[in-house]
Amino acid sequence: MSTPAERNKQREELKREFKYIFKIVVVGDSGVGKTSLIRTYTDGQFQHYLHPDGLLDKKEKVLRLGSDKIKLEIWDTAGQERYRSLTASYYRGAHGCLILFDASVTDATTNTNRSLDRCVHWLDDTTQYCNDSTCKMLVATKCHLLDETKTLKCELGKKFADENNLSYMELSSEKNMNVNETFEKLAQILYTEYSRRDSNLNEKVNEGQGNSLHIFKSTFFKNSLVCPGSCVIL
Ligand SMILES: Nc1nc2c(ncn2[C@@H]2O[C@H](COP(=O)(O)OP(=O)(O)O)[C@@H](O)[C@H]2O)c(=O)[nH]1
Ligand SMILES: [Mg+2]
Repeated sequence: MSTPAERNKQREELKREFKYIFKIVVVGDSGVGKTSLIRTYTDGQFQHYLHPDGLLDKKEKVLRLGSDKIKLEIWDTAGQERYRSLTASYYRGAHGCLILFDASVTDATTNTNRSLDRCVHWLDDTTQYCNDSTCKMLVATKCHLLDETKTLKCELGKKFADENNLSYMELSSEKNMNVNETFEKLAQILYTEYSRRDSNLNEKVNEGQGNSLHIFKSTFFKNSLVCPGSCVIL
């Protein structure tokens, strides 16, 4: 157990190293490919038959955006979604959320996809447990299995994303198609948004709009530094 002084030191070191640290949660029905996606992205390789059970898992990836270094902390349910035991603490403080569905189980005759239908439930959960500002993205997985030409295509997903105002990506962990691009797109959206907020805040402080803003700024950063769920914004 670290002391408060040690934790402060650690925080200061992180602050120097990374412009932002973003918490990303990944949700979706069991079997849609959450663990495979996270492992492919962070370990650089796809492995079949991953064991799903375990404690909540967190993987990290460092990205460079412009001249800034940012860290993504990517959370995996590690199978707990099967018992419907994903709790508020999993979502708490998340800056980004990937909602996954398995594009390969699309039924061509009825033009339906049951794992996409279930995204209504996952979206409800994110509305309930995430912040209003959490950036949500719908992600179609296993897309290389969709058709013989291996074209990335899942119109149902695009429609669902448009209707629910979500960003949308189609990928395949196995073929490593669009895996990096998905996380980079989310990171870029978050980076742009938080940089914009920072510069707005700085502008207001520089415009000398009184002490109250200055206090607001310190409070904002103080609160942001240690978000529940070990999420840190620097
Ligand atoms: N062929 C193929 N199988 C995949 C792909 N992504 C995941 N899977 C398989 O789908 C199953 C469930 O994946 P997993 O990542 O454990 O799903 P989770 O329950 O959402 O974490 C496993 O057997 C994976 O190997 C993919 O891109 N291609
Ligand atoms: Mg899993």
